[in-house]
Amino acid sequence: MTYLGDLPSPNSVSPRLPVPSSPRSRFMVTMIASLFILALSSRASGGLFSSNQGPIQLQPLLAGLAKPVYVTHADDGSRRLFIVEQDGRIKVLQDGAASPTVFLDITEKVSRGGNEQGLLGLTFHPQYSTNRRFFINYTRRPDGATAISEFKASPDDPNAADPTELNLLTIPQPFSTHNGGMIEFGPDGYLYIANGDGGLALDPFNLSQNIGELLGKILRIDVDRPESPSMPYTSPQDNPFYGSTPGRDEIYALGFRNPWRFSFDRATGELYAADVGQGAREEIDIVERGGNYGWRVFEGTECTGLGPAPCTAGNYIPPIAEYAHSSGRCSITGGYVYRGVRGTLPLGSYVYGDYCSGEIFMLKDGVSSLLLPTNMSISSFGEDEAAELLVVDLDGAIYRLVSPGASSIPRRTR
Ligand SMILES: [Ca+2]
Ligand SMILES: [Ca+2]
Repeated sequence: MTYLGDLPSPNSVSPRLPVPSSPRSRFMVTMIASLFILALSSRASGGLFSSNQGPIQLQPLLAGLAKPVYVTHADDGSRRLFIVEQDGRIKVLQDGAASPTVFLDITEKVSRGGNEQGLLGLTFHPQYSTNRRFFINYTRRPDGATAISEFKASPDDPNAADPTELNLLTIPQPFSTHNGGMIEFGPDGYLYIANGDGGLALDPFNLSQNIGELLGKILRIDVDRPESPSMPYTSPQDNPFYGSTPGRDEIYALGFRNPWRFSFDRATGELYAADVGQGAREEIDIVERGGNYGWRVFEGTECTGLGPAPCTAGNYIPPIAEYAHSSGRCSITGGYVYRGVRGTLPLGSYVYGDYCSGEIFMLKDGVSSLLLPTNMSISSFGEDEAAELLVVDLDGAIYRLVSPGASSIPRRTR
C-alpha cells in the first residue's frame, strides 16, 4: 500500500495521517508511510520545500516508552541505545534486545511542571568506554532551574549508572518553558549546552541578546579541566566572552529562543541547531563561535519589531533554512546530518521534523523536501553508533529510518 494515491492536492496537504485507534494499527500506518514525490506549492509551504524522491520507511524499534524525548549511544562499541524519558529515566537497550532496562532513575529530582520541563538531554564523554562519565540536562525540583550534571556508569555493571550526582552548572529559569535541553560533546572535546530564553512569549526580559545571561544561548564548557573542587569545569579561552571580555565566559553563541535539539555533522564538525520559533518561523542555524542568531530581534528572517530599530539583518546570522507556521507546522525538532554507510539517505543531508505536523523533512544542498508524513509527535531524532538515524515519538515509541533498497547492516569495525 502506498499513500501516493491518497495524497491531497499540494495546496491542502494534511499534516498528519489518520490516527487509528489501536497502537498496532498506528504502527502499521507509520510503517507503511513510505516516501512519495510531493511537490509542495509555495502557497502551502512558504516556498521552502521542493520535491524529493526515493524510498524511506519507519521501522519500529521500541514501543511502550513513557514520554521518550531522546535516544543516543555511548560510542563504546557495545551498540547499545540509551533512551531518555522525560519524567527522569534513562533506559538502555542492548543490541538486538526487544526491550530496554533502567540505566538511571532520577525522577525524584526532576521537576515536571508544564510540557517542557523534565529530563531533556544526555550525552556520553568521548572517552566514556574508559572513564564511564556521562552528562545530563534536566529541570530540577523544586524550582525548575536547569541542572547540568555528571554521573558515571557503575564500575561493576555497564548497564546501570552510579546514582552519585556531580552538579556542574545550575541555570535559574524564570518560567517553565523554553528550557532548551540538548547537551552534546563537539569535535573539539568540549561540552555544548542548549539553553532557551527562559520562557513566555517574545523573551519578555530580553535575555537572549543579553551577554550577561546564560539563557537564550548555546554554551560551551570544558569538563576535563575543573577550575576548583567547587567549580568542576572551566570555559575554553577562545569562548567569545572569555575572561575580562564583558559577558559570561560559558557563552559560545547567542540569540536563540528555544534551541531544543542540535547536532554536529560527523564529517564537517558543523553545529546544526534547530531553534523553535514564536508564532511565525521555525529555523535551522549553522552555529559559529560568537555568532548572534537574532532572537528576539528576528524570528527567522522576520523582524519582530522588538529589537533596536531599524531591524538590521547584517548584525545577525540568518538561518540556513526556515519555514512558516502553516499546514499544521508549529515547532521544529532538530535532527542530524546523515553520515551512515547504509545509503538510507543522501550523504550530507540534514534530517529534521516538525513536532506539531509530524512531518519529517530533509535539507540537502539548501533545499528542503518532505521525506515522510507521520502521525508522530516527533520529540527528537537520534543516531546509533553506525550513524543510522532514529526518530523518537513522544507518545512512546522509537523508530529507525530505513531504506528498503539500501545495503544490509554492516558490521562495525573498530
Ligand atoms: Ca567574561
Ligand atoms: Ca534566529
